[in-house]
Amino acid sequence: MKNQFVADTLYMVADLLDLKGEIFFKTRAYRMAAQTIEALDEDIENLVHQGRLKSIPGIGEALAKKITELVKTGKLGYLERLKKEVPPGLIDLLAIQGLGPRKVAALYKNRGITSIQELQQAARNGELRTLEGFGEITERNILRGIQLLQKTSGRVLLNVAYMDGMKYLIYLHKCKKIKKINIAGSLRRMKETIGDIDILASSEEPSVVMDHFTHYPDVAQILAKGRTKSSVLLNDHLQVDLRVVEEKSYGAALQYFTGSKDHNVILRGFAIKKGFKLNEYGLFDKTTERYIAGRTEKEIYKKIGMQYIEPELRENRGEFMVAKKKMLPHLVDYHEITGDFHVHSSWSDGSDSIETIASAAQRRGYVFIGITDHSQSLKIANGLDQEKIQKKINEIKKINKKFPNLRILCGTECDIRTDGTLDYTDKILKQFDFVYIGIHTAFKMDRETMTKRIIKGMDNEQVNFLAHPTGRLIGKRDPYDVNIEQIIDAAKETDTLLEINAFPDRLDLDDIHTKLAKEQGIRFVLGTDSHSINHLDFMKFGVATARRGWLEKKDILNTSSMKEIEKIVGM
Ligand code: DGT
Ligand code: CA
Ligand code: CA
Repeated sequence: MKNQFVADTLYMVADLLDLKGEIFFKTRAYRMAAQTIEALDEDIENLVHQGRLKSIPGIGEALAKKITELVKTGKLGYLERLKKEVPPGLIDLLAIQGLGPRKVAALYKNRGITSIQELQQAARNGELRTLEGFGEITERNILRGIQLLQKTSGRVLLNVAYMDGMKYLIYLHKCKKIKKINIAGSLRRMKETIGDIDILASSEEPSVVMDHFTHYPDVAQILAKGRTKSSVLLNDHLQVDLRVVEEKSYGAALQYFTGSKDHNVILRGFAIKKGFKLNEYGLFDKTTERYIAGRTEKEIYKKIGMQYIEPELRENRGEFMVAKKKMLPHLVDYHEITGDFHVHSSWSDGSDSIETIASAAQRRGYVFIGITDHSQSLKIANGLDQEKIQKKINEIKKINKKFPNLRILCGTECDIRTDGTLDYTDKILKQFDFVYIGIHTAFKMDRETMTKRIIKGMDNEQVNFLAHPTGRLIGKRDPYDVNIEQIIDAAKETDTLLEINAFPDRLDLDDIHTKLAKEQGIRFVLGTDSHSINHLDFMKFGVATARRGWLEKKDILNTSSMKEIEKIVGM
């Protein structure tokens, strides 16, 4: 039966007509017909073939024609035409729970919002509450709706799981019967998206721990409750698994449940070669079954004859070979970051003033903060012209005096135009302390043209950093078609540092490309791409990506002294 398909298509037509601002009667006709067809207990194909469509109340000549076309061809020309008339992103917005076409139209008309990302940003910045028919609650619902949508794809962004996991840990710490507790699974490995959260605890009274676990206030549903293993669904639909083991198995279980699966399979193979057996309970002698190790992960790796491998490296991407030679990198640490190079202020599309950003940076103990507003042609992002740049530079000079322990750097995120020229003249670029370049328009180019475009941008003497090198938005936009090897080569030739953008839906470069670039001798900068001071916290996800890309302190400019930074960017 094609009834549901026909109904859905008609609903879609109605939504699009609403988006276009069509009169109510017209859209209502489509909705009513859709509803009727949905509820019909007869197959719509029969009605079409027997020419009986018009016997259904509410279906006249015009609708009957469209339904016939739809049933016979599987397509509706009228819908395809409508789709071309509205910005494509608006259709995606309709998928957000609680956001009807009228609201989407209002968001588009009054705030120019055409994508989920823009909507999320605006809601987070509190920019929607003043719209007619919206309020703070609407903003919150929108954010929740977006989260839900991301969940339907089965995985959530790292930051969402991270927040959930940390809050749960704080709650679990209140249980006196828990001795040790850790996040495991992909969240411990800080993967860019997370399927479910795994937690491991040790206790002599697991049943008390299970009771405490399942009574967490944010639990929507208990999926399973056993003696040593339980699973729950949180209100935001994320699943959390808890395992409780004995002390002497804690390290083995942590190793096992941290994964990745690929890493574990190889490690078990190495254990067997050494005459052991490795499982979630411990490391045992293969023949006598005697317990050899299991309290800590470190002793397990050691007994198997290799260096301890950090969770972020456990992806079977060459870590074993290096660990056996005891040559693993000393991964950059979270507290080694001295500042953030990529922050938007209210001078362009950020929501906070430079002074507010500086205070937030100081609270984090940073020694520098880079303010990078958009360049002139990015009108939607309120890009800065020459006059505003001068004013901004003067303001930064003044604010710098108020923060003796923090250096506020005036940077820019200059757009790379379609032909590879930059959005500012060299004369203007010279005024900045440092220059980021990035692609913000015309994402769909063929590989060769896009690669040339970016390389031409990097060729400019004034350029220091390449922002979000592949332009991907996790779950929303694919990376642009670009030859990353050539970009890496060009970065080396032109002394351009590549960014690891720490914004959770970017994480761009990703872990794999980061490792590849490091092997070619590239240096990196971390930037949160903050549009509000709340985003400064995203730095940890940039660091996580750097660690997953095998980076050490020396590979990242944000760990250096001000002097070194000045030297590198040529201030
Ligand atoms: P996720 O949840 O999809 O983001 O990814 P993970 O890595 O957290 O996977 P999950 O939750 O299915 O399992 C957690 C860990 O437990 C996984 O990383 C390794 C371990 N594990 C699960 N199933 C198996 C298995 O069949 N064999 C082995 N060796 N390990 C497993
Ligand atoms: Ca998991
Ligand atoms: Ca799991």
